[in-house]
Amino acid sequence: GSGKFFVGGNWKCNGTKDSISKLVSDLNSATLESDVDVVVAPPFVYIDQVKNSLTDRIEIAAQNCWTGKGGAFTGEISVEQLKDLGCKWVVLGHSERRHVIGEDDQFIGKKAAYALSEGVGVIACIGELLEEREAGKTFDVCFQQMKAYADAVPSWDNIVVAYEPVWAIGTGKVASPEQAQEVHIAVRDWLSKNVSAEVASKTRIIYGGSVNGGNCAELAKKEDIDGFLVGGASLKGPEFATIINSVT
Ligand code: G2H
Repeated sequence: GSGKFFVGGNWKCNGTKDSISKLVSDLNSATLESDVDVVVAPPFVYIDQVKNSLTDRIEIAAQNCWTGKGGAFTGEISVEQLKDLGCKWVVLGHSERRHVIGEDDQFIGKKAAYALSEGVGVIACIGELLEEREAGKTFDVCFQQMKAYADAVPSWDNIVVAYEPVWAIGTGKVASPEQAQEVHIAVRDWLSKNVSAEVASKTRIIYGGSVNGGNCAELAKKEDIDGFLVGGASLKGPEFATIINSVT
């Protein structure tokens, strides 16, 4: 693998003040391997609550951001505001934003570039739909999404790539360790050819899509799987801790 193992919990549009307070207290009391970067992404409205109650051991990510400086953009949240609340990261290009909300590569690239310019790290998601996989287009789709990031960002220093095959998201159908490894190594190879060998070897490529306490250990053994982006299973403190501790 490349660099320190990285595990993100993407809470998506879930939780209440009470359920989040319980989750935070479970995370605060969990024993976590020291050699893992751990990040959680609460819904915007709970970021302040989480920042004020969660151990500093775990960093905070936002699930989205605006493309530039704040201002007259009704309903948006700026990177400056995220920094003000103590966010170190932002998840961008998640398949739910691409396919449910309709965000395109260019819009996502713009957000990534702006977040990085403000010193906020980007968890840059990529991944193919089931019909794209079945049509043999997995690599084409992932490489095109990678190119959109590469065209937009000045540096890869503060980017973690998250490969999340859309057919495996929230479906309980996890990619096999071999299926994930095949794409991870292809993405690393793409970085080597299209950005640089150094970026390819340093950039963490994490896997997302129905990761849980039962399947994380086998996935974590794969050479090019440098961590996980976890949805459903990150809403349960002890299970999320198991996933964090699957570092090999
Ligand atoms: C993929 C993942 C987290 P889940 O979206 O980003 O969610 O683990 O629920 O499939």
